[in-house]
Amino acid sequence: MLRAQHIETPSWAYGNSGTRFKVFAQRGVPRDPYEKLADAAQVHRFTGVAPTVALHIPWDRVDSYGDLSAYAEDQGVRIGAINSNVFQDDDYMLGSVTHPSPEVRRKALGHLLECVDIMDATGSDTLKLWFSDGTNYPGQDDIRARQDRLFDALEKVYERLGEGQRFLLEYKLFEPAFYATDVPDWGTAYAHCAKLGDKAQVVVDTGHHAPGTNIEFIVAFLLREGKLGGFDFNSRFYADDDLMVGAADPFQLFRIMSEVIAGGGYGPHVAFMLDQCHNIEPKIPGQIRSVMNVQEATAKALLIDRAALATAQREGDVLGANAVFMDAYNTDVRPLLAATREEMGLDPDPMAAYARSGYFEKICADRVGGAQAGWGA
Ligand code: PSV
Ligand code: MN
Repeated sequence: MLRAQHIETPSWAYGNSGTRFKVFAQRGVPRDPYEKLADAAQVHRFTGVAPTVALHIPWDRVDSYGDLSAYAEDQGVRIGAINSNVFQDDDYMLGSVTHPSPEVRRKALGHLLECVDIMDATGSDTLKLWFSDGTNYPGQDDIRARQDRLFDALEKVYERLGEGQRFLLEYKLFEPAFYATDVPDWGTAYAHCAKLGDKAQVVVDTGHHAPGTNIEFIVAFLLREGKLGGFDFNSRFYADDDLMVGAADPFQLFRIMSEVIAGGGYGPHVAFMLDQCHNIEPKIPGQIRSVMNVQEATAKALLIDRAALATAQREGDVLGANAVFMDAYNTDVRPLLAATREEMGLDPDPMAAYARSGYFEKICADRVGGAQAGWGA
């Protein structure tokens, strides 16, 4: 079970990132999508469970996607989800697919359809849609008309999807729109996806909820409806912090993985993706640590004695049921994961093995000159 796990890393995690106050440049950072893939391949090399890399368009635009895919394969990885970006162009100040102007809406839709072309060219089966669309002030635009425009665009993208392709609609409570976001929650995303059909599913970004939201409930509900397409994993203390998954609240990650397993979502049909930025920590080790955090939460969730849990639940044994759950969470699974890695022919300690590999020193020496990749490049 653990060996078959598949965690997708994001190309943007390898570039420079920061907050609206400062982007700190780090040494050895990739200058183009090819170098990002080379770094992602290191994460797979040392963990054995990160064989795909998500692209973000236009940040990862290249002349030939066939060539980029071939390069990925050479490095031992594949292209994963294609992430659309209709939030960084001046035209999108008042929205993209929900903008009041038909011209801007046409441009945004054109970009989404281009992303499906890129899926065709790279063999990717998943398109991830996140819209920054919304309004800042009451009365600024018609809330219901914006939903109509959104659905219209989603329907056109849906119709363009080929055999074996799907889109995942991502929701986010707020930011950059502060009054009314057009896809603010799982219910809105679910309602649009349910109307469209099987190729439209919801993606849960763990950083996109109000404080205190029970994310595992959302996971359980969406799985039950066949509408959980995947995760954008990361951690938050406040809002969309994009910190390393499992860092802020490992217990929440365990509870989420427990619902995934209980609901039959542990398999290729649910994408386990990371959506993170490493602003102050080194990027490749940051990704390795994140992958390991997901593995640890998964291993613990797999250890839950489901039969004992079901018995305790049936008998109304509140403390007994909770004890079964907590026993699994409190188990140290690190030796089990180290042994699993050895069985896979890997070093039991991926962090140490990467540090010893000399890869970081090599990229620092090689990647001199050129413009480092970062948000927007
Ligand atoms: C939006 O905050 C988001 O979570 C979406 O997935 C974007 O594509 C991504 O962040 C960019 O990092
Ligand atoms: Mn996300």
